[in-house]
This record gives sequence, structure tokens and C-alpha cells, in this order.
Amino acid sequence: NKESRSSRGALIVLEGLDRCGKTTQSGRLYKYLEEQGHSVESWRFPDRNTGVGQMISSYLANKSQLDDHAIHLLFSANRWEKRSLMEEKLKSGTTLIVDRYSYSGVAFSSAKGLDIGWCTAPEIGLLAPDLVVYLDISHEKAAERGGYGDERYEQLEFQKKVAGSYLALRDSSWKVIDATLSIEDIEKKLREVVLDCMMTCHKGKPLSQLWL
Ligand code: FDM
Repeated sequence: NKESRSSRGALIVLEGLDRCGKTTQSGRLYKYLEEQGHSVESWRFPDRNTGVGQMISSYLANKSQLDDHAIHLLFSANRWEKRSLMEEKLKSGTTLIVDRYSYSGVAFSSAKGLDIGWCTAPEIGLLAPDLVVYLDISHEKAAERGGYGDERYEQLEFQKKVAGSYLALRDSSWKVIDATLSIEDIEKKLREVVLDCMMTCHKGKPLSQLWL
């Protein structure tokens, strides 16, 4: 019908420290929405499948070295190369659940000491999320969850700095969920805020751009 053809999908972003449960929750949310009959896709950044994504992946695995500014711009380019597809999907009515986005870009790079304004600049003009959910956990608690892997940023001291950067970035529109709750409780809260956001988009909330 006419209404469903003109209604768009929602851009939902999950953010948080490593091991906060983002990936588990985006998987469960995706499954739920799909079962409910929504058109939905699960995305993540970095998208390691592109050429740029492979460079990022090699950097994260400590198999290559890059200047902090250069890797920052690669992460950003990795979002830019997906931007038009993202817009197409949203406009055709597909909701996207995105595991990490520009906020990870700014939080991780500024945790290394790069200027926040410099970090946000290349993100300007990317699509703005309709909802940012922050899964909130302290770096100590996150580290207790079976420890970190071998990737470059999975270290306690660095995660502590990232937590501080996220705190500086958060604004009142973000939905913060306590990531130490049970998987089921988090899932329930997440569904509520997401369904609410999807409704707003369905009713005609326009797509907008970062970082204005
Ligand atoms: N990361 C992720 C960044 O530093 N900048 C970015 O723009 C993005 C999207 O990459 F440590 C970091 C965050 C994390 C690492 O992410 C890989 P996943 O979610 O573990 O794949």
C-alpha cells in the first residue's frame, strides 16, 4: 500500500566498549525484528569485507602499522564507501541495526590523543542515526568477561580512555542501557527503544546527516 511504500527504515546504532555485549544484542534484535516480519539487516563497522576494511583488519591484528590519523581516515572511508547503499536501504524501508559507527571512530581515535574536532570532521555528511544505544559497562567489568582477544585496542588502560571519550560524546538523545543486566533484560529494553524509534521513522521523520 501507499503508506508502507513511502515509509522508511530506521538507522539504529549500538555503541559501547569491547565486550559490552553489542554483538550478542544486535544478533538477537535482528532475529526478533525479522521474526516480527520487519525488513531488517544487521551491519557492522568496520566492514572488513571491502578493500579498505581489509587494511583496517590487518592494522587491528597488528599485522601492519599506520599513523593514527591515517587509520582514523580509513575507518571513516569505510563508512563513506557504504553510505549510498545505507541510504538506499533505509529509503526502501529496511531498518539497519549497526554494530559501531562514527562514535566508535571518534571515541577510539580521540582516546589516542587526537583532537575531537579533527576526528569528527571526516564524519560530517554521513547519515545520522535515528537512535544510538549505548551499552554501558565499566572497563573493569568488561575485562572480567572472559578477557580480551589479541586485537590492538583490547587492553584495559586503553579501554578506560575510550570509556572517557564516549562519556564526552554522549548526548541526551542516546539511550543508555546498563550492560551488566541479564541478556534477556537488556534485550527487552533494547526492543522497546528500537520499536519506538522505528515507529517515529515510519511516521515520516526525515533522514538527517552527521555531525551538525
Ligand atoms: N574502531 C571501530 C575504531 O577504532 N574506529 C572505528 O571507526 C570503528 C568502527 O575497531 F576496537 C575500533 C573499535 C574496536 C575495533 O571493532 C574493531 P569490532 O567491533 O571489534 O570489530
